[in-house]
Amino acid sequence: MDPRVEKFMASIKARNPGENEFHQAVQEVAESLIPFIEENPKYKHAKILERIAEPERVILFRVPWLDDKGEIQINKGYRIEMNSAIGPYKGGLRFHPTVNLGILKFLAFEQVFKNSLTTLPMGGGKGGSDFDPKGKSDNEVMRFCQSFMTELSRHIGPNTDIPAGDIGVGGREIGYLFGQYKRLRNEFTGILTGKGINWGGSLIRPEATGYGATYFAQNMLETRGDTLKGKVVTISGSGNVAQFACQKVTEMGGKVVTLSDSSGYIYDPAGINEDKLAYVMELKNVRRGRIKEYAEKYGVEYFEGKRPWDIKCDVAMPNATENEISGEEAKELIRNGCYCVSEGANMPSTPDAITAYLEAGILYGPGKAANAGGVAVSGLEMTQNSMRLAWTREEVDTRLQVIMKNIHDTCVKYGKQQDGYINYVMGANIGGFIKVADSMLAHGVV
Ligand code: NDP
Ligand code: 2IT
Repeated sequence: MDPRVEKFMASIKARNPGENEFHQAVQEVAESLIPFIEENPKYKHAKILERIAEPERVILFRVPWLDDKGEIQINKGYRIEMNSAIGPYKGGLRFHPTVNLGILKFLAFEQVFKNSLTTLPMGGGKGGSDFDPKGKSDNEVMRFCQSFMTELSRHIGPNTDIPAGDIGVGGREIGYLFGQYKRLRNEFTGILTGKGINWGGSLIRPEATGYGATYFAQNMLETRGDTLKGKVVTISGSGNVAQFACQKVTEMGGKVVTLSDSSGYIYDPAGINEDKLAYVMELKNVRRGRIKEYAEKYGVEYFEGKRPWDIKCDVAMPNATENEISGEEAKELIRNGCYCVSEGANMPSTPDAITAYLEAGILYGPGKAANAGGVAVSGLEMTQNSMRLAWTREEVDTRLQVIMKNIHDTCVKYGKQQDGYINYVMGANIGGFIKVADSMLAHGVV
């Protein structure tokens, strides 16, 4: 490791003990940025990297709620307000039993760069809870959301901090959270994005992350004169991002052959077409069942406890969670002919997996670039809320495509190597950094 990165990381680890995912996210960015900062000493003297790795504010709170049996349950609630140099804090809420401070800090840190890449004026934040929505009744989810928002409402606002969804937080949860905020404040305002279409939401927001990651894959393929048409695509996850990635890939002529959940994956060599996807959406969003049922319904194979990276494909889209592709799995993907990875999830590839992609010279779009479409359309939802207007599907989708292309071109601008290879990791990290860093310089020591 570069000794300068090693020294910086030693200090990050000492200041933030035990936060492994946060260390991992910071190290990836530091490896790109430290050489760049050496060439641009203004950032070095102002200690921008040291400041950007420290949250502006961390809010931790108790979330007590009553389950259906009348028993009191207690969860942890968090909001990380990471950086507001270019706009109000913006980023999702995750409800999952694995949620802890280190995970939310990694997500908030990534969000700062991602939001800057979108070209929209949004700072970075993330929040959530170790609450597990699985197996809970709608009423339990509602009571939990109401308790969570009772505290969170003190800290957010349309010009301060605007949360949205992430793992375990979709339309249902955003509805309950919004209802409680409105009731507490007697104010109808855009304090959340991903809202329902009747009460201030934007068309295409549910679709945006999966669509955006697909557009990004197409943009990367185009640098090699290629397209998604006829490509075999493996997707992990079967939630919000996976579903709409599957839809858009299919629409663009690709064939999606896998989907997964935390229990295992299904392999459908004939392709997951529109009808089968409609079944998945009903299974996952309404019945909240397991992906295994797909295998039973369509008579295809199901692999319990496995991830889909041993299936032969041209393009892989990890759309479930962090560190879901190991170094070994990345090598297997490459051995099997995969030459494009577009990340719908945040940090789904381990550092060893990223090294394998870069060494093999394949197209690799890291999450902070490839999955920025979700937060970008959240930004467009905020714009529409401010104007008290609603755009059409076409208007929002066109803007999303333009934004994804801009992000792609920013990555090319800062990531193209002498030999012509586009290092999107480098490109996204430097491209995302500059606007935030220059704004922090302008604001002085704050
Ligand atoms: P959902 O909750 O809708 O779906 C998550 C999917 O991933 C489910 O299939 C879930 O399976 C699976 N999953 C979750 N945790 C794990 C785990 N620990 N191991 C294996 N599988 C897991 O979430 P989203 O689709 O919204 O989010 C997916 C990813 O995309 C996350 O990394 C998120 O941060 C990222 N992302 C989301 C955006 C958005 O707009 N929603 C925007 C940008 C990035 P199961 O049901 O069994 O838990
Ligand atoms: O990781 C992400 O970018 C999100 N979960 C979406 C954040 C948002 O504010 O829409």
